[in-house]
Formats: sequence, C-alpha cells, structure tokens
Amino acid sequence: MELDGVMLSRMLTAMTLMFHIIFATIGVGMPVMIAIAEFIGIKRNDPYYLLMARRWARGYTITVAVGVVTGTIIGLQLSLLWPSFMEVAGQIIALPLFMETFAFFFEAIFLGIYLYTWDRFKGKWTHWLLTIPVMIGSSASALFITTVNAFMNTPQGFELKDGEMINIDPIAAMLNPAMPSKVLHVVATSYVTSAAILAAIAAFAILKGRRGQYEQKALRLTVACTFVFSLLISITGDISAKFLADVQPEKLAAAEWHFETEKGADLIFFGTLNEDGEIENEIRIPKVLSFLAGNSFETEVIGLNETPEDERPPLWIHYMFDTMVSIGMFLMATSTIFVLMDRVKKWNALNKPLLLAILASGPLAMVAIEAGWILAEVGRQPWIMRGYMKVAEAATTSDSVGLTFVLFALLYLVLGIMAVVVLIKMFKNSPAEVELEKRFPNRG
Ligand code: HEB
Repeated sequence: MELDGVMLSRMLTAMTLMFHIIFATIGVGMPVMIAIAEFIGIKRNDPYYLLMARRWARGYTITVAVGVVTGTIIGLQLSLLWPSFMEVAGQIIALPLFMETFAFFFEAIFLGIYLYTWDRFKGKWTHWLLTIPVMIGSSASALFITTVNAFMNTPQGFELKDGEMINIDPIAAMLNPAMPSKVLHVVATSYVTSAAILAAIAAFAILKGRRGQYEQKALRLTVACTFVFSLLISITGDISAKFLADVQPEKLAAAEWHFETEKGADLIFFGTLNEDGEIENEIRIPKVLSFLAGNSFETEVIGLNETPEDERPPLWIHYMFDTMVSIGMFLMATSTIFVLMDRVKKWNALNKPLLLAILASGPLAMVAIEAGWILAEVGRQPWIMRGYMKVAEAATTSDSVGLTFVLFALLYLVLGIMAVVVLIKMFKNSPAEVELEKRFPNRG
C-alpha cells in the first residue's frame, strides 16, 4: 500500500471520526437515560433513581467536553484535508452544519442550567423539564450532522456545471433520500449504546461485590432500556437495508457478497472468498437477503456485477455488516434473558454468566457503532459524493499529512486516557451508597 496524500488524508479522517463517534454516540444517548432516571425518581419518590440521574449527568459532562474538542477538530480537518470537496459541497452543506452547531449550543445551555439547578426549584418537575431541551438539542445535532452524511450518499438539490454547483437548494439537499433511514438508525443505536454502557457499569459493580439497592436498580433500569432500544434498532436497521437495496444497491451487494442479480437471494453470514472469488465457509440463510431487501422472499436483489468495476466498494465491509448484526442480536438476547429472568422470583437474574454478558454488551455496542460507520463510509467508496465526485479528487495535495497524523494520534491517546482517568476518579472517591447518605439522610 502506498501512503500518498489521499491515503493519509483518509487515514487521518477515519481516525478522527472513529474517536469522535465514541463521544458523539454517548452524547446523543445519555440525556435520554438521565431523563428516564430522573423521571422515575420523581414519580416514585425514590432517591436511588434521583441519585442515578445526578451521577450519570456528572459523568456525562466529561464525555461532552471531549466530544466538543474532537467535533471541532473534524470541522477543521474537513476544510484542510478535503478542500475540493468543501469548495464544491461547502455551500450546500453549510446550512445543516450551521444548524448542528446551533443545536449543540441549545443543548449545552440547558445542560448547564440543568447541572446547576438540582434542588433549586420548588416543584421537582421543573428541573426535570430541563432534560427535554437537552434531549432535543443532542438528538437534533445527530439529525443535522447525519443529514450531511446522507447527502454524501445520495446528493441532490443542485446542478453541477463545470465543477461548480448552481441552482442550490439546501433544503432539498437536506431532505435527501438517505436521510430518514440514516437518522433513525443513528439515533436509535446511540440510545441503545448508552443504555448498554450504563448497564455494563452496573454489572461491573455487582460483579465486584457491590450488590446494594442502587446498583441493582441501575442494572434493572439500564437493561430494560437496552431491551426496548434494541427492538428499535432492529426496525431501523431493517429500514436501512431496504433503503440500500432500493437506492444504493452496490453498498448492500458488497456488504452481502451478492454478486449476481437474483430473486430469492440468500443471506451470507461470515465466510471467506477463495482465489476465484467464490464464497466458502459461510453460514447461508436461504432467501433472507431478499426478505431484508424487500419484505418478500422473492424480492429481486441487484448484484454487485451490475456496478462498473472501478465503482465497487471493497468486499471486506461484509465483515463489518456481520459484526454489527451479530452484536445487535447479542444485545437483544442478553437483555431479553435478563428481563425475563428478573420477572420470575425463583430465578436469579444476577447470576455470574449473565452479568458477564451484560458487562460485555457495553463495549460490544460501541464496537457495533464503529462497524456500522465503517460499513456506511467504506461502502460509499470510491465516492465522496456518490455519482459526482470521487474521494481521490477531493483530497488535499499537501504532503505534510503524515506528521499531522502522528500528532493527532497522540492527542487522541492523551484525551482518551484523560477522560477515563477523570471518570474513574470522579466515581471512585464517592461510592453511590455514601453519596446517598449525604444527600438523602432522612430516607425511609
Ligand atoms: Fe446498523 C449502518 C443495518 C444493527 C450501528 N446498519 C447500517 C446500515 C445498514 C444497517 C443496512 C448501512 C446504512 C447506510 O449506509 O445507509 N444494523 C443493520 C441491521 C442490524 C443493525 C439489519 C441488526 C438489527 N447497527 C446495528 C447495531 C448497531 C448499529 C446493533 C450499534 C449499536 N449501523 C450502525 C451505525 C451505522 C449503521 C452507527 C452507520 C450509520 C448509518 O446508518 O449509515
């Protein structure tokens, strides 16, 4: 592999996005979890849930801070690394990019008020109401930024003449065909990932022997949320697959190693390709790809061979799809088993294997987020703006990207370590039970 400017620009962008998405995902999902915990706390007058909301909100500030830094870096890198793309597309995506910033400030302002007004209002619900603009702000910024990504997949709202955009209609560009499925899937997967991460933390505490009420209630709530949200992601994932089959068939075909157009197409799970390009060692589920593409086992699914050879996405994205879907099934299975076992008094839902599975589900959900984005981004190759501009045409011609790459890698390493250390310190010095005594000394 030759490390030219384009390759280095791609690597630097990929690294930045893969780091940023961790914090962005938590940023979208966590406000919802905080709002749910505080809601239950007020409703049942239960200090444990109120404490949960407080502690989650406190941890959330750290991840928001890192998200702001990496988000700003992305903005800078876009213009520095992809100047031709920004020159052409900049005018049309400026609107959603601006609205994302606006949504972020909206969220940040109310988050600030939320954090400083615990116990300051007469009515408890007044404080809870502040979670609504925070949730709206964070989910709206996901909506706007995903709109830009959707635009890169299905650009519309302009005409291209001599390399310049004319007749620009930014609203039409935002309402592009890929937008609904992507926004739904991104928001739903952020919710499930945040729930799964909080569940993993609760499971970890219980495995370490902290079996207090606080930990058990936190575990029940977060796993129940994982269960509900995992139903949502299977619906939105299905919508995404149907969208691809319809509008971006080459991405689905590459992800599914589906080479010939046919009806009753099989779903290929894992497997390998031999030298002749034949599929081996796969798990083959008859006709299910057709069903995924169009809700009937006889739907015709367009094969990769219909795409010109130099416009085919790399075939390794298949493994990204498999990883993402397997983890989705794992999340659904563990949360369902826990919720069921927890209902039956005789059964012990707090058994070690199940707790270990819940512990694993947090990091795994984040792996699925990364796999999903790699699938979506690499699956768009070779295009930066599908049908209009290839990645190679958009990159910078500067040759100092190599050093920049190393510097940013170090920066992310330091940021990542700092975030983890601060979070651990924050909670280690104040265990839940101690904090509960301090804040709610007169409870029942
Ligand atoms: Fe996913 C992406 C499907 C699960 C995360 N996904 C995606 C796609 C598809 C899918 C088709 C592509 C789209 C485009 O590109 O447009 N999924 C799916 C399914 C499932 C899933 C079917 C099963 C249920 N996911 C999942 C999970 C997760 C995810 C579990 C995590 C948690 N994805 C994701 C992401 C992405 C994806 C992040 C990127 C974005 C978009 O949407 O694109």
